[in-house]
Amino acid sequence: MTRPANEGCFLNLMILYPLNSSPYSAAVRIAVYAKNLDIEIVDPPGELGSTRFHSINALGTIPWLVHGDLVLSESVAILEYLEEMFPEPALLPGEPYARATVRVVQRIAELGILTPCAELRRLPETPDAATGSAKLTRLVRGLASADAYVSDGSCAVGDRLTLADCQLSVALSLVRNLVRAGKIPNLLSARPRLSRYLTTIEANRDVYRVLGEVDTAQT
Ligand SMILES: N[C@@H](CCC(=O)N[C@@H](CS)C(=O)NCC(=O)O)C(=O)O
Repeated sequence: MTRPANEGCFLNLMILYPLNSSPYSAAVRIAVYAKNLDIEIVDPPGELGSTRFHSINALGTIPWLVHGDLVLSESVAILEYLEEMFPEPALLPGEPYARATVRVVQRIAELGILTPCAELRRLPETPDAATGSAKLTRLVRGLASADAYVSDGSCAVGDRLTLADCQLSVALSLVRNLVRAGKIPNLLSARPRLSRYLTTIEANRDVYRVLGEVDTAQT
């Protein structure tokens, strides 16, 4: 998909439209900071959900990346694009099985943890029991899956920051925030491996910076 000609910026200028409060955007910002990329990071034009935003961004979601005449939605696709455009420092391991494992953890983090958390966060104070428990069950399963995959190293897959950490660190911090807000039971207490992982990965400078930005924006 190409960007409408009059929504202009200069050829090859890269612009990322996130919001600090958006966990999907946070994962991309960790990669941008870790790679020290020269990307403009600006608030999305028009409100999310507005006609103006939808007229230039078909999916209507953030994060949204504009690169010259190219536009890209979906955090995972943006992460892959940045990795291919700027391979150093690498956020994917060299070995095929490790690369595949990174992608499995990315899927678990997004679909099994982040998405149910985002949905649980949006629930009214007193949701109907079936809706609340279906989303909670999905989250419990997501955490169990992540627990099975996270390595004993300092990062999700081995000892170097990867795309898996960009997404899993944000997803687990969102779980912790929901626990602190009293919205869900303390699911992390039953997952010491994931709790240890979160404590360890938060020591990474770029993860720490972005989780701080998310927390500030959400409080
Ligand atoms: N699967 C998408 C989800 C993105 C998403 O839902 N972003 C939220 C903000 S956290 C959004 O743009 N919501 C506005 C809407 O859905 O209209 C991704 O990974 O980028």
